Amino acid sequence: MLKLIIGNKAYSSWSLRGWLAAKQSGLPFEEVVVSLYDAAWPERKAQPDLAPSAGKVPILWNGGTAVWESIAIIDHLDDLTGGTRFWPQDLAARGLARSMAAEMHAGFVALRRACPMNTRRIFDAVSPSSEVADNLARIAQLWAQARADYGGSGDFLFGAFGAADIMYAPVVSRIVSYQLPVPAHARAYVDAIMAHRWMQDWIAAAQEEDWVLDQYEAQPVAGD
Ligand SMILES: N[C@@H](CCC(=O)N[C@@H](CS)C(=O)NCC(=O)O)C(=O)O
Repeated sequence: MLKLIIGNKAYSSWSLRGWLAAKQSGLPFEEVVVSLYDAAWPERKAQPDLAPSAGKVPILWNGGTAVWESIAIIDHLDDLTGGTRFWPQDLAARGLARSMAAEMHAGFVALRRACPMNTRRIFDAVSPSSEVADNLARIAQLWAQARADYGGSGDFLFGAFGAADIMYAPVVSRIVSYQLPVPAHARAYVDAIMAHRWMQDWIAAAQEEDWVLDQYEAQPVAGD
């Protein structure tokens, strides 16, 4: 059976992507949640089950094969499930979905830094810095393009829930947590992701965690 090692459901945005991907695969998997950045973390991250990813989560074990980096985990699960569950089948749509996923994987650093994911909290509304506002505008533009060209009657970026939604789900969580301003079309997408039962399950599990990391609990300063 597959084994997915992830970090705190309250804070680990990359873990959320890996976990949503595992759910989307429909394959049975064992889930192991580790407590990030606690006193035992330096020793824990050096253990053999985390060593291949240099101590980063998520990491997926498929028998003796380790796969890490959220994008690679999506593609490995896509390979295992026949190439129909994650990416749009239409070539142009697939190209856009892959580009959007890659841009998320590599970018939007200002937003990620200023508004770390905390699925347990709704902070006071944050007034974004110009860099964060630029990230949000770019994200909203990408969402609008995908929805207009390929969303059809579905609620998600390319209609049915898929890899692009998995990559952007933690951004949605940040928009909610920090009450970030987004246009109405983006708000509808935010609502669709937040209503998804796997997001609800993840958030409910985060509420049950005892682990608290102070660095992710502070109210950001406006424009910070
Ligand atoms: N690019 C990686 C990022 C993985 C990552 O940075 N994960 C964080 C948790 S969200 C982590 O494992 N941090 C532990 C550490 O660096 O010691 C991915 O796509 O999965």
